[in-house]
Amino acid sequence: MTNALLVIDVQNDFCPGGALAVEDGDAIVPGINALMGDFDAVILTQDWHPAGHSSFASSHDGGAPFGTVEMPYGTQVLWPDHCVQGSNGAAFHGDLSTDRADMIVRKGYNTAIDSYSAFFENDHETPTGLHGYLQTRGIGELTMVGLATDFCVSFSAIDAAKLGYAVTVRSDLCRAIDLDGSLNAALQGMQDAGVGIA
Ligand code: VGL
Ligand code: ZN
Repeated sequence: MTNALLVIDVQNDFCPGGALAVEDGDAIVPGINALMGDFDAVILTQDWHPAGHSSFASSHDGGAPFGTVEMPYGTQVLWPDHCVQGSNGAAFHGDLSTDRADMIVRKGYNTAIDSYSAFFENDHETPTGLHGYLQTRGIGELTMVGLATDFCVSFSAIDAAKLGYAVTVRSDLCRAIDLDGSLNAALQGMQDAGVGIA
């Protein structure tokens, strides 16, 4: 079966010094680069928000970063402004081997809705198009790495498992935000969905 490496959101804003820095986020870059040669396809995702995105605390009166708001599609965590389209923070980490990528999936570009998963926006309904791309290429096996374990990686992994892909998350090549126990919850959720954690 054709396999792919899905590299999630290895962008400056999720690395030390970035707007939504994940501790040690940059430490996974050399290992990810080294892994790319083992796969038939390499796909990168890129968090890609318009200025004023509804997931930004700054877009809500009295909204505080890492607080929550109720959106039509459920509870949404509010984040510092990050990964604004075209900004340096939205660019891939400078050491990531982007030349090897067959496909770059951008997500989070609709102002009114966030998108953690590479497959569906946070309403769990609006598709990004990645599933169609993978099906067209006959890709059935996915290995996931990147940032952050407990948000975009776990949402992507659980959606992929639900869609019928064989999914492995290389936890050594992921790093977490870990907001109020979100890492443990994500690990449990992935396990329950049948995601292999390596
Ligand atoms: C992410 C929070 C907001 C992620 C993206 O890549 O995990 N987390 N936007
Ligand atoms: Zn985001």
